[in-house]
Order: sequence, then C-alpha cells, then structure tokens
Amino acid sequence: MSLHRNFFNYRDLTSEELAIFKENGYLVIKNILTAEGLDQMRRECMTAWNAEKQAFDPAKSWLQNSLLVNIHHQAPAVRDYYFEGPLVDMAAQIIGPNIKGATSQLTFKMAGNTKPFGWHQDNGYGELEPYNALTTLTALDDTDQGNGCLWLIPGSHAGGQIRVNQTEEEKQKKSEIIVEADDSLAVPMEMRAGDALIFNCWMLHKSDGNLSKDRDRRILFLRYADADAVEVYNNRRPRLGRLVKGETRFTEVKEFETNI
Ligand SMILES: O=C(O)CCC(=O)C(=O)O
Repeated sequence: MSLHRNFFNYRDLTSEELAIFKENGYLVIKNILTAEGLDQMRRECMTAWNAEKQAFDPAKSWLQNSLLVNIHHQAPAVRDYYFEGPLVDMAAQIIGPNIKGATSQLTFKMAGNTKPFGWHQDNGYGELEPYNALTTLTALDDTDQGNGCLWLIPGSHAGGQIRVNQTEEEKQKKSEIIVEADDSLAVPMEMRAGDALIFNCWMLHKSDGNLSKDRDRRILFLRYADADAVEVYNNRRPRLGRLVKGETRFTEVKEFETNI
C-alpha cells in the first residue's frame, strides 16, 4: 500500500473528547485532512462519481442520486485513509483494540439535489452487534444549512436501537428506514472541508436538501466496527470488512480485502 501520511493529520482523541463523545454521542475533528489530502481525495472521488452518476433527478432514489458505495475500491487516497488513516486509531480508542472497516461510500448532494434524507440511525440500516460501531463523515466541501449539512440530536444515541418494520416490498426496493424525531432538538453539523464528524451507531441524524445553486456538498462516509461485529439481520454472520487493527475470530474477516 502506498500510504500518503502527508494527506492526513494524525492525533489521539483526548480524554476530554472521549468523555464528550460518551455523553453526546458525537465529536467533530477539525482538519483531519491536509490541504493536499483534501485535493487528492476530491480528485479521485470525482473521477469515480462522474464515471457512474448522472445529474440529479427528483424521480430517482437516494441510492441513485446521492450514493456511491465501496469508494475505497476506486480511490487510493480514500483506501489509505479508510485502512490506515487517523480515524482507525480514533475508532480503537472508542470501540476497543480490534477494528474492521464496515462501510465506505460517498454521499454527495450536489448543488440542486433538493431531496432531504429523514431521521434515522445508521445501525437501523444493517444492524450490527455489538452496538458500538461508529459512523465517520469527512467533509470534502464546506457544509452548512445552505447546502444540506447533516443535523443530529445530541445524546439521542442513549435511546438505543430503534427497529422499523419494513414490508417485503420496501425491503426489496431498499426504501429508506425513517423514524420519528423531535426537530426542535436538532443541531446542524456545519463543517469545513477537511473536517470529520464521528458519531455512535444509534445517533439520530438527517439532512435537508441542498438548496444552493452552486455549492456542492460532498461527504465521504466511512463506518468502523468491532472486528467481530455480526449482522443481526443476517443470521449473525460477520460483517465483511477489512481488519484494520488487532484481531478477529472470523477467518473470513481476517482474509477479507487483504490484497487491495
Ligand atoms: O449524506 C447525507 O446527507 C445523509 C447520509 C446519511 O445520513 C447516511 O447515509 O446515513
């Protein structure tokens, strides 16, 4: 692997940050990418995005308009960041010594992508156990209320897992799994390009549409989990994702993506 350490700013989370994370369920990490790293990631991600995605179409789904999965297969700087960047050790400080990557994707709301994404928990999609998986969002653009930033409800992770019963048709269509939440408690996560947001798998979050005319809102979305985390909805099979730190009892995880 050709790791570009100059793309990332490495540091540990402080004990104060860890306490805040426990209480509020989220943390913002400023400047986790260097200017060079941000540039490179934008370049690689846009090449992948432009090869697969068309202009926003309100008739299309979130998946079609806004999501590109497994971006680390196509973007070497993202792969380095996902597997060996500063988030890995931060995840270990929160989750424990054994960590795997659980998801990599782009969630891009380009200017004029006016579709909101309602309240949900990331562990509502593909429930993982143990319940300490982390979502990380790395902003590739400045993001605020004008271009569809994320909103979350501080402390809402303490409410635990919310299970939504979807019909078979909704499951087949991969419909969004949206829950009720109190908008008056929501806080906008305004971030600068190159910052990261980390939150607990039960954190309630949402985003509004990007109503700006010319400000894209590009986010790199990476999840990390305990290396032995299993998929509750899938006969408790292990979530497949590269082992990035420590050990796992699952051979299929040990062997997963070791060659990319
Ligand atoms: O990128 C967004 O606007 C929302 C994405 C999100 O919350 C998710 O994919 O879980």
